[in-house]
Amino acid sequence: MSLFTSVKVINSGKAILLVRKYGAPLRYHSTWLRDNALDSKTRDKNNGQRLITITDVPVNTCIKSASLDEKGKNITLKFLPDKKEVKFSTNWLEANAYDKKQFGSKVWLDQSLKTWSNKSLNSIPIINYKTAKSNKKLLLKWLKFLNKFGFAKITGCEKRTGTVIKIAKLFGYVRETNYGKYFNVKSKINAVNLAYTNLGLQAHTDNPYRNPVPTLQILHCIKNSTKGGSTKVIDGFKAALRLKKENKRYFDLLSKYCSRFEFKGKKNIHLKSRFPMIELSSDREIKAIHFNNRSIAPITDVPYHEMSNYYKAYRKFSKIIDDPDMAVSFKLKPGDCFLVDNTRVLHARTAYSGKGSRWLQGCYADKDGLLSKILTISKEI
Ligand code: NM2
Ligand code: OGA
Ligand code: ZN
Repeated sequence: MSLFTSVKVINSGKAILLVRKYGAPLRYHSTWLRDNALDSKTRDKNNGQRLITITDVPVNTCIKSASLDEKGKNITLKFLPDKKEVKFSTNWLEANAYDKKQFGSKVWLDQSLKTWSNKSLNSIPIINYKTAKSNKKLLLKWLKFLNKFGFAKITGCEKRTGTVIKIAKLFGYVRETNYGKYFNVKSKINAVNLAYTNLGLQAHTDNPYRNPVPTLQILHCIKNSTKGGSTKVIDGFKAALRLKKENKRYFDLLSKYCSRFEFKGKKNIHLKSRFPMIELSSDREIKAIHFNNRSIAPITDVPYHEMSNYYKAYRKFSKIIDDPDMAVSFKLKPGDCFLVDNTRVLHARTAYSGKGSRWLQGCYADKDGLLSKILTISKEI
């Protein structure tokens, strides 16, 4: 039995109505359909890219007729004035439907994400390094976890320098920065960055002073025998939603006004950016968190009459981020590695000192590579 029962031309040929067995009927505009035609004159057979521009679509494009085949698998549309006949699969139309409920002015999150706190994250998504290299199915499952929770771990990694690059290559590409292709996180004298000391670091996203900000961070542990030096991760989207629930005005202030971030290093490095701490898209999807107490520059984009409330909002957000109920904590062992979505999940470390040594290596990579890997392995297996 087909899930599609009929198709009708509506609105004098300006749209069609696809009737489904389950769910509301779906409408599509003639211009949208013509622009998305999948025939070889519209899309290159070889690479699938669109060959036409929008102005190649006649402004008065309409649909003369629409028919559904017996199995309900395809519809055939006849367009005017360019007398074109185009087939669409009904599954394709359904997968690309846009005639659905809109969020209006509500704040929303991508459907594939799941927010968490200390209480709700039952188990940390973990994969063994060898398994990640040899088992595509388990790698895919783990990559999906990383995308969904913005955080995951790898165990059983080599305890050697450069391993962090091999880890990045499991799913994507390293983003080289002024810190190098990869960097050593060790306590140094005259450290150029507070991360290279033994101080504790409040939960933060990395490099908020860089635009574009690296969207993934990988930290690999080679040594960690000192006292302290344990790790905390916090879901920044959960923290933002909690702020919104507890004080909507504060959420509005942190998402409306830009903060400023800055980093001055040695060797001609001076990076500056402006982002709201809670970044929303123009249709109010929570896109990113930019939070790093060490790198906030003087905030100059908040008007005088809002500044004192802005600071209250910043303080409240910082308190939520510091709340132990939000954090998942662990101490990295040599051979462990953790990854965070650096646009969403904040990471922290406790101070360390005393006997022993601590040596992490880190690198940046990006989510586009991760998401692409998820899509391509899903097709392969
Ligand atoms: N390091 C570890 O974003 C930051 O400044 C945090 C980054 C120096 C690459 C530290
Ligand atoms: C960093 C950082 C955490 C740690 O290098 O950006 O946050 O555990 N380090 O040293
Ligand atoms: Zn960091």
